[in-house]
Amino acid sequence: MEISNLVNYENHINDKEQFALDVLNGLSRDEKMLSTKYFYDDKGSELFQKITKHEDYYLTRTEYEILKQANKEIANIISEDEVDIVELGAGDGHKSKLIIEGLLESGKTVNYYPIDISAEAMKQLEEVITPNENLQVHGVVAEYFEGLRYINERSRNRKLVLFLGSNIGNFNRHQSHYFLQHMWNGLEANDMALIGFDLKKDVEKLTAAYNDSSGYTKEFNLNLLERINKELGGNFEPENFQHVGIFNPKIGAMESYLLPKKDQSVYIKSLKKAFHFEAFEPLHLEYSFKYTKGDIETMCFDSGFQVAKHFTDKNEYFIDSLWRVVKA
Ligand code: AVJ
Repeated sequence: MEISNLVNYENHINDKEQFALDVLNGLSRDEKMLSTKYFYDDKGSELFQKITKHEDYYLTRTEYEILKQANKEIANIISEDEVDIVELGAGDGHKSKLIIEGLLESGKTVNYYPIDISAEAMKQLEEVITPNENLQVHGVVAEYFEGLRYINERSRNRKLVLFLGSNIGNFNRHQSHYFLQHMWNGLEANDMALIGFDLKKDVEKLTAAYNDSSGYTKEFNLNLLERINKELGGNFEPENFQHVGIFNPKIGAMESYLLPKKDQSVYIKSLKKAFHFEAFEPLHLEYSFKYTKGDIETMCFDSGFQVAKHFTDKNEYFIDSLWRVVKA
């Protein structure tokens, strides 16, 4: 497969500066926080893979089951014989493979453009999805919209954008609205998007998924402190922090925090600055928003799409919603 890497060396330096700046900003607030986009270094991606295979984390296997059932119907809803699939945050490609197979089995030609910020993830994907005479694969290592712009300059066919795994759940309502409008703006009338949403459900089920019994989620969160130590010369002591994952019904999201177990100061060399943590002062790391069917339909309509079909599982834990672009 062909791979275009849009993350050049110069950008890489900027990435590090951006990381330092985001850490400075996050730790200087009254309510301390760090951004989820820094979870996915090689160690973080590996831990996330472990989470997705864990019994307590129902999201990934539920979506896999949904797509295994839905792939034929998705292929039938798309009338064109040639389809360009653009995937935002492709990951390891197991779920994407189901969609691609559905299209190929219905006799279509597919050009698959996975976009992922991790070159490492792209290598894994190469092992899962192999090109053939009806399937071209062109990987793009880039941030979502940089990659989408690159692909738009090359693609001439009906597009299907995949944004799976409830990755959208890291965005709040405003951020997801902006994100979806940005996506809409890069698409043509009748192009389609398949978006994975984790549904609101029993709080114990949700809580278990973000506090898995093997402690992978905890490690995943603590890895962010280790990343700051490694890349920015910090001296966090991860064992001094407690992981907390709780559901906030007021905003409809799982929230994850690290709580310092005692008063402590952390020095970060690249910022030449110390940050003081009071015992149990929360450090916020992640939101994972959960949705009702109504929430999904409102978001769809408000950002210029119409629902072609919702695909769900027997427990109604998760929805993959297929949307069509509307342009006047
Ligand atoms: C990759 C954002 C969908 O929010 O469920 C898993 C990340 N965090 N366990 C999610 C995550 C803790 C995941 N997303």
